[in-house]
Amino acid sequence: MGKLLKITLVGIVLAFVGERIVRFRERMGATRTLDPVELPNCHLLEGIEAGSEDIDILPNGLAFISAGLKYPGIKSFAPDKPGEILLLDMTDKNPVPVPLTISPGFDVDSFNPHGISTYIDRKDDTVYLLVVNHPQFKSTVEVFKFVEEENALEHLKTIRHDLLPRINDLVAMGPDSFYATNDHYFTNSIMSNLEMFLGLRWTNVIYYSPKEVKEVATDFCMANGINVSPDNKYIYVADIFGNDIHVLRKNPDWSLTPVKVIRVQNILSEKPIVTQVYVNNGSVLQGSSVACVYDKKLLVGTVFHRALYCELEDQ
Ligand SMILES: [Ca+2]
Repeated sequence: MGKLLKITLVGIVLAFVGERIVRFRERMGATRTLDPVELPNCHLLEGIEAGSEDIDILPNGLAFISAGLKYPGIKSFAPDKPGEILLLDMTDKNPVPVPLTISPGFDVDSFNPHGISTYIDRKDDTVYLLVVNHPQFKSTVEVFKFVEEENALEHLKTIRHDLLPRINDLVAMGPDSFYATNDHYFTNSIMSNLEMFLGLRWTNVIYYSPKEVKEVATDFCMANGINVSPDNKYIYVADIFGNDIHVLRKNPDWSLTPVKVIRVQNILSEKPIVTQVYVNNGSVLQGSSVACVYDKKLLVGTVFHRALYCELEDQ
């Protein structure tokens, strides 16, 4: 009987692990095949070889690009080069990314930028850039003021908080207030890998301001990109391993109310709610993480690879 019990238990564990492996591969899209969709006028941006994880474009066409992310378990083509913020003028005929200098006193050697978000103060048109940073793989948010005439960022402050242990992206609500996603629950790398493998829905969205910090949404498999709707009423959260986009209403007290979930799987159905304008199998771009449009021009960034600039066709 003892032997039979052991065999039964081993069988149950193996069945569980096998089922988790199958589900994990599904979430990662490991077996998905891609039918390429091309755009006629595309080129890779010069000078970006080691990531362009996040992009934010100002209304005047100046794009900030977060470059050179180093992240546990993810390839880096420039492991010894600190990350940087690049500026790209989308109104140029042939835009070229230019690195922004950072004011003295900020530790540029450990700069490891991830998600970014701009905020314009309408009182004086000051542009603030909020940057998720991972110095020594920790999580902070750096607040910079953009000094356009000097192609520079002036560092104003560093924000750290216990509710922000694994920040991925953020969307600014003020010069030092924002919604941010934590992409893992655990900070320990073994536990955070296990969390991902088991498909636990333990990641969340935090609202941060100097006066108040609170969890405003939870139960995401891996909360990742976050943004605000153009009318400023809704927050969008991409759950990459949940394979969906969550739409949440912003309330006056900064709490969020879930409105709907957009399943990205419907992309190939008869009535797709998402249109694919560009699809590549990795021969041009690998690990794309962000896409922005300005004046019919598309900018696609990647976690660790290059960046693509395309002209969109009229739909
Ligand atoms: Ca962002």
